[in-house]
Amino acid sequence: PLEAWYMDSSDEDQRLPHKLSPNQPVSLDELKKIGVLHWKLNADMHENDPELEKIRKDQGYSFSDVITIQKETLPNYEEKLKMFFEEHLHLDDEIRYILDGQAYFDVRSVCNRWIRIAMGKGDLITLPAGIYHRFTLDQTNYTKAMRLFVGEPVWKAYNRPADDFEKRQQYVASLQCS
Ligand code: KMT
Ligand code: NI
Repeated sequence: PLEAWYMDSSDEDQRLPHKLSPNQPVSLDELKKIGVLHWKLNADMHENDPELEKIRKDQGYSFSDVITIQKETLPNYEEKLKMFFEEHLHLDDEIRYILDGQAYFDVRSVCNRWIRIAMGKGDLITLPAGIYHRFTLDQTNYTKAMRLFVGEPVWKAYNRPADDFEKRQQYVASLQCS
C-alpha cells in the first residue's frame, strides 16, 4: 500500500525521507480524513486501462497530460522544483498519477503537521482544493506523472498564507483538529 509518515523538522536535503525516529506512520484512513484519496493502478497499462477510465469517468477527470520531472528534460527545472516545494494550495483538486519513478507529496495534517506521502509507479492521488501541500523529487531525481483535471486545467498556485479563499475556508470547515 501507500506509505506515509509524519515528518521530522530538520532542514536537511528535501529529497531525504525525513522520518521521525521512531517512525510515525500515517494510515490511508487518516489521509482520507484530510480529503486525500488514493488508488493503485497498473501504470504500464495507462494508455488503455479500464480501471483508470472508470475513475476518470466517476470523478469527472476529463483532462490529462504527462509531465516528466528530471533535469535533462524539464525546462527551468531548478526553478520549477523550488516552486513545487513552496507550501501552497489550489482552488481545484490536484490529481497526479505516477507513471514512472517516484516522488514525495507533503500535505498538512488536520492539526497542521507535515505528512510525507511516498508515491511510486502506479499510485494515483487526489489532493483536495484548499489543502496546503508541496512536492519534491526524492533522491532518485526522476518521476513521470500524469496530471488530471476536472475540465479545463488551472495550474495557479497560491503560496501560504492563502486563508481568505472560500475554497480554503470550506476545506478548513471540513476538518476537525483535536
Ligand atoms: C503542484 O502543484 O504541487 C504540482 O504540480 C507538483 C508537481 S506535479 C508531479
Ligand atoms: Ni500543488
